[in-house]
Amino acid sequence: MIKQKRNFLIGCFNMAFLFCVHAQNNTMLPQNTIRIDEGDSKETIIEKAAHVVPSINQLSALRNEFIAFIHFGPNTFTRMEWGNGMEDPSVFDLKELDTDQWCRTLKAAGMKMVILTVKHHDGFVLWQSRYTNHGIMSTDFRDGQGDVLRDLSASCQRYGLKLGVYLSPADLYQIENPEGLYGNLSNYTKRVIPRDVPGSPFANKTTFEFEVDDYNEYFLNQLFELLTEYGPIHEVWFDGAHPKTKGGQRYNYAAWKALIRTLAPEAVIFGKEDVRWCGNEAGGTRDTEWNVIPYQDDPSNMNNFPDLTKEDLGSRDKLWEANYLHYQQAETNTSIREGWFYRDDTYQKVRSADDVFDIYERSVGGNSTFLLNIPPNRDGRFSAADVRTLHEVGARIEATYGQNLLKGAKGPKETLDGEPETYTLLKEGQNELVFSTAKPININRFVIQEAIRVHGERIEIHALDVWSNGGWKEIASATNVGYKRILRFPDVSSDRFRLRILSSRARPAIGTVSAHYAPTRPPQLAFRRNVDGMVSIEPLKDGFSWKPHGEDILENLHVNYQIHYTLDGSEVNARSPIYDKPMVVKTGNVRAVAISGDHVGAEANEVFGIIKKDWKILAASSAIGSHGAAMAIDAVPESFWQSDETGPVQFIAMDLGESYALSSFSYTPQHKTDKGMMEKGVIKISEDGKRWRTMASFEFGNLINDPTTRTHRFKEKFITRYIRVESTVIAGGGNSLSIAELDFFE
Ligand code: FUL
Repeated sequence: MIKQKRNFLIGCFNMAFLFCVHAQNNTMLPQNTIRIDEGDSKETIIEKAAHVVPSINQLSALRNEFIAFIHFGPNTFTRMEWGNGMEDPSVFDLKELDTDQWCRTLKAAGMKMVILTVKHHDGFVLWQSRYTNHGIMSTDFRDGQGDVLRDLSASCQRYGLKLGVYLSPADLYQIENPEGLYGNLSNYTKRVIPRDVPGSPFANKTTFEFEVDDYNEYFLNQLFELLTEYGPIHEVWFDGAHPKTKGGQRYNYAAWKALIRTLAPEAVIFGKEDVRWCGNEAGGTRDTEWNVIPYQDDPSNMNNFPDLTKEDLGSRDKLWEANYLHYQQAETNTSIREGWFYRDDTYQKVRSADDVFDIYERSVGGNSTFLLNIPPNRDGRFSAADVRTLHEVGARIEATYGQNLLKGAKGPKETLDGEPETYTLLKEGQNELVFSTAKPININRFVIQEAIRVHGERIEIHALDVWSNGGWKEIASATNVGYKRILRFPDVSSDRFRLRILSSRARPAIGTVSAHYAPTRPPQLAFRRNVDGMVSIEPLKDGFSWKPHGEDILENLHVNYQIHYTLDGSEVNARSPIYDKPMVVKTGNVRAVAISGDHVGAEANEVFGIIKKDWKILAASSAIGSHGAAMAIDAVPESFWQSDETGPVQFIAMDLGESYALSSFSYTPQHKTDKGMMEKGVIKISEDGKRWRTMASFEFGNLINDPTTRTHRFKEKFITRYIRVESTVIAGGGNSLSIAELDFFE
């Protein structure tokens, strides 16, 4: 009853807003997609962009803000990033499962939804599917009766979390096994979904008829199970990554979508028209993340959605090239651990609370949603380090954003009531809003939300001023706002604040503003080591590969702090030596923290390999242009060796200067393009640098989307001075190898 009344009120609101927009402009109504017509002027195109709005589902997905990803499956046990589809189901050796512990922790972190990889690229299913035996039903877990999604769905109900499913379109089991359906060249015929399986009726009696082939039918049958037997599903995640394809397999997305819209009417679809990948897996965010995206074709009829990875997706220049303008929000997905799957608690790094909180502020406060992956361990639980980080992040979000320091302030009341549905539409020519408090408040965060549901995202540049010593002083500025912008700046105390809109696509409607204080933390740290082994420790500036971020936060972090370090892997604290200048580190585990008063910053921890000063290249298969083989061992990750395009087998052979007992090696791919990623290869050694024998083979998955340093541990240590790295498979079927850096560890 209460809900109905609320819906009615929202309906009235909608009509009032629509009337308002209508009165302003006779033709322009807010819509999810707006077509550009021939002859539309540049101004009309921008006006159209200012009227593109999220759907109800997109808006509620945006309001989730912070959501969880769970990567779990055979890879959890094989320690691989990508499986190969030929795993025996028994490798999934699960004895216990505690989804309550997952949900309790996610709830404490302030998350609103959890998305489980019910089937990753290896094709192994985590639920009791009627349509395959390649999954949990063929393991010993609960005598083959276990169902991870069933447990998770029940835990979600208990803890008040929404549920989403990741169902990989790529399916290596269906590619590799002789009866596999993927790319089996079967005919497209009319098929009823779900296919009847005697003895396993569905409670939901809806049926569909689609003209599809075997793999699409399989996929649709599985979607039917997922969307009808586990409670409401709020996000369906379609990964664009494909370790392999076969038989020209196409996907009938129109059928998938029809099924999802009918059976999960509240769900958004990731990887298609509702939600887009932010473009990297490292937690990088754009300074300007527009969610109104230009398309050449009508997105509601598109089958394939390209990955949008460029820095500028939605500026005016881009919009002017469009045929359609469509609301498609960014989701910032990254993992709390190195890699998407759990490997171990010794070597696999876990992000600190400072790091996760920083990504939270940049992504949620940068017009996107933060999807953070927490991979359960082999005991079916989150490990202690992950839980610690999530608890700390949840506490920080609550302490910082749980209350609005502008509460009770004077200013446009619709922006101060904390209710995004009420808003202040700026008048023609008006470009500022002023807020004043009874007493000065100390703040370092300011949050702005536009009323995007009916007025779209409009602000292009804005600034925040405070009243100080009898005048206005600008303390922060940024570009767009959209769903939410969090401005971060050094601590400031004032009783008057002025938000100025410096450029806008149409009169902006401000839904909420709020002011906050986040206790200043010592900076996160990063190491860099040169070819002579000289290590410097610096405040983290560029946490990811493709663009610097957080100049504003850096300023904020420039408080009085000292960096302490240890070189032997022992615990680092205020009693550890103080870092004042770069030093030579031979090999080993360096740990460092910045400490400011009682505040101990996040620990940086790095294991360094053998110093490269005396290494020499013996030979390399080839090199192109200025990318000589020496660049693979120059300790400069920005430079790289690139071979000619002669095939997947490429090599680089080195003389390490003396013999070492090697335990592992690491490969850093280049970041400039996705060309030349070393997916598989072998390590060879030699006594004379001429005749080689194979000592180890290695495999790194998902390098194109996640071009981070990968480490391979050898089964046993071996002693050598001459070593050769030889690729056998290059990601994406490539023919040229690139290596930004190679490291070897004792
Ligand atoms: C990628 C996949 O290949 C990874 O394994 C992971 O699932 C990530 C979320 O998407 O593209």
